[in-house]
Amino acid sequence: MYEFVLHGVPASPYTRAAALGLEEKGASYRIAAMAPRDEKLPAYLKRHPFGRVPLLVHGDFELYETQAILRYVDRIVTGPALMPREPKAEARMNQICGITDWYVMPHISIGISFDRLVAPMLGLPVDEAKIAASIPRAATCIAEIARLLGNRPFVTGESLSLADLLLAPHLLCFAGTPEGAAILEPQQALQAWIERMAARPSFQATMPETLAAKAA
Ligand SMILES: N[C@@H](CCC(=O)N[C@@H](CS)C(=O)NCC(=O)O)C(=O)O
Repeated sequence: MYEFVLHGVPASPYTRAAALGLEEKGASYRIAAMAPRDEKLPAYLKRHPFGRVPLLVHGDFELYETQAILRYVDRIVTGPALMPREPKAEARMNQICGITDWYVMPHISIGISFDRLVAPMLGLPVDEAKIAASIPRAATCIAEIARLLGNRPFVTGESLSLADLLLAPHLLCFAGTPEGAAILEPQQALQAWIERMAARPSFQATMPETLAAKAA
């Protein structure tokens, strides 16, 4: 019997971020894999009226919004703490979570990665005008995240936090696009952080194909 059930689309960066939190905490969970667009089905909309993934189920408690899921899992599962207690590190974590939701998601993941990586797989047209308009905004995101990271091992300092887990799935996808490769190219420390995150066991355990296989 699994303690948590995570409903989500395996290729979604937000689903992966929630799964990463569960993995890093060593939680017992299973994935209820959804196909793209299943988040708009009436039965799912009853549970998540905004029609997004992921959704976490813990007994009779259901929770959506990835930051809320990560914070809840960190609070209730024993294992390494993923929220720094030192006020400046905590503020930085909150800031980077905000940057991810408000700027990285629209300008990088929706603005570029979706069209370059997902649209061709779904047979959808690629919106080149949207990509072109997103490039300068994506560049601003990357420059600012690189500045905040500096040469530290994790985005909030010396230890892993929820901000690393929320942000990294978006930047891993972005690095796989030509625009992302070009924008990231001068940011050596940020590229090294992406590589370190991708090498963690939690990231290996949450590759989209691994999550899909686990669900099956
Ligand atoms: N604020 C939400 C965002 C989740 C989100 O946008 N997920 C994407 C997949 S990565 C989604 O469900 N997209 C479907 C859509 O936009 O209709 C959260 O933190 O969980």
